Formats: sequence, C-alpha cells, structure tokens
Amino acid sequence: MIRPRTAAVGAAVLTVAATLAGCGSPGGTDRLSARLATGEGPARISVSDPYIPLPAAPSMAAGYLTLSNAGGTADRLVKVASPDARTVTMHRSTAGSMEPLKDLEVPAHGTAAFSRGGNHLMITGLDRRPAVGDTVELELTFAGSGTIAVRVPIKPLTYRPPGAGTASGS
Ligand SMILES: [Cu+2]
Repeated sequence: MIRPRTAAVGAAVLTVAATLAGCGSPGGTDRLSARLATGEGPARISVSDPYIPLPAAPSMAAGYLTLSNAGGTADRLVKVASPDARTVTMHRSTAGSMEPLKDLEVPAHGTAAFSRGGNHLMITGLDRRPAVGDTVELELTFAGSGTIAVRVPIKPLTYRPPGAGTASGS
C-alpha cells in the first residue's frame, strides 16, 4: 500500500555501512579502519534526494534518486522492486525515446543518478493514485551491497531536488 504523509520520510536516506563482523577481533577492526581510511574496502552505498513527481495516473510514474558510494569498490544496482507497485524498471532516456537499463554502476568513491532527462525509474501499476506527501517504497538491490529499502516521497510536478543544477536537460 502507499503510505500517507505521516510515514517517516526521514527513512528515505539509508546508509549501508560496511558490516563489522561480530567477531570482535580488535585486529580485524583495525585492518578494516585502515582500509577505509585509505579509500579501499567494500562498497558503501547511500541513497539521497529520492522523489517521484506526482503522476497523472497510477498506471505510470517516474522515480528519481541519487546513489553514492563511499567505499573503494564499485557496485551495481541490478534490480528495483516495490511492494506498492506492479513493476519498477530502470530506463535510460535516448533521443525522443527510452530503453531498458540492465543495471547501473555506482563507481568507487562516486555517484550515479536517476535524474530528469537522463536515467529514470519507471514505476507501473501503483496501488492507487498517490497524493503529494505520500511515499512509495522502493527496494534497490545491489550486486555487492544487498537490498536497500527507500521511502520515496511524492512531490509536485515542478519539484526539483536540492542541488539539482541547471546543467541537466528537461
Ligand atoms: Cu521510461
């Protein structure tokens, strides 16, 4: 179901940190700290600025968000699903059209984005027509980092995320 605005939108930004194994070995922790300090180590993915412009109909909506990787290993978003919708597909915009994306790489110490005029998430079959302030849950599955659930708020059609420059098209 689609959550009303009272749902915790703050949960939209989730960070999956490298899991410190429960062995409690001080040496192991030191080695991990050293790897992180030198910029090596596993992928550490976080999601920022997720939003869905208010769709005209529940049958189709577009989703946008930014993926950041603070770790020293690239990761790939390989699947997106939603308990609130029938399908979620990764798409790349091409000249006047679009095509499915198999996956999206998030480089080490880098970012990858679904943003207006570029890659986008195509969400079909929402349970019902959402209203501004509702949230839709997306489950982002990464090749290395597992699945991250994100509550994505519905925004007005004219919304632009903070930090979105004028450089991107449309
Ligand atoms: Cu599309």
